[in-house]
Amino acid sequence: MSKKLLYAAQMTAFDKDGNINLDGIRALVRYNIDVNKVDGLYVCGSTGEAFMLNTDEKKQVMKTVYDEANGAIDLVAQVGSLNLKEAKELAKFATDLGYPKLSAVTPFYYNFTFEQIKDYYNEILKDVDNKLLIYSIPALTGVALTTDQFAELFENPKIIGIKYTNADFYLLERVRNAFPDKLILSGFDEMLLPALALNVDGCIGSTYNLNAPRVREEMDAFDAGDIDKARQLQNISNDMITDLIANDIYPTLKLVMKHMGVDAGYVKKPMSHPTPEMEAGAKAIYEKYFK
Ligand code: NAY
Repeated sequence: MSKKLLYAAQMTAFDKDGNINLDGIRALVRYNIDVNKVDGLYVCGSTGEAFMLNTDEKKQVMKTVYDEANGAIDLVAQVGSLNLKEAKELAKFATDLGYPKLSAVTPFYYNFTFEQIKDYYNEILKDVDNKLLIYSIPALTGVALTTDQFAELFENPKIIGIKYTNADFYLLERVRNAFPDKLILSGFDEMLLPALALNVDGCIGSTYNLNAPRVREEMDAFDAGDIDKARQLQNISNDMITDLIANDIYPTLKLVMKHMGVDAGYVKKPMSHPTPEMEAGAKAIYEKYFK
């Protein structure tokens, strides 16, 4: 029976002033390897607050995660950027470090045409010997690729799959069946079970930094055909995710991590620093779901 892959979307620890905190990043990586036992980490994605980092900071994060992981798990470096030169530079940097996979968000904001999007991916990959997952997240980018467009992108053999952060299950079914050999990883944690039903290869998510053991159990139950158990576990996870979102998910992930013994520092402004109410909410989440 095939084992589904579980990747945590790596968080970036910051100090109060928004400077990256390398010790905090290392502690998060260790927790993901030693306690969460994830198969891999997705580095410099949305959860990593990477779209608020400069090039040098992204490189420091990539290097720190790579060093701390020390070959123990798979690593995906998200290099996508509206600055294509930066994306290419990061792709080369991550590849030279030894990252076995890259990913790049679809370029956003300027309503790029599909031809321009295709050119962006081919440019990023042109000078690097590496593989790439398309990071598709239409709710944040406004870019919703079709099955035919994925097929055109896959004409580049270095593009090996999709990080599918999308609630469109019709499209997921079409894409899964059109590309049985591609790696499709589900990106909305609260929709993992329906994505498993459509035969995704696994998942990448922010809440797995906290919740990976429960999610592994859910995926194992699914693989064993115990759908009732998988549904019950998804229900607990979704109660937890609903509470995280209500409490402001990005800072709350870090506040809950602190209760788990990992000091992940702060989020980066303009994200919100914790208020006493948020701190109390995070403590309640920890006690309800993780104690
Ligand atoms: C990323 O790049 O870090 C991710 O996309 C991870 C996926 C997360 N999406 C976002 C937008 O943060 O884990 C999800 C998400 O936080 C979770 O499903 C709660 O909605």
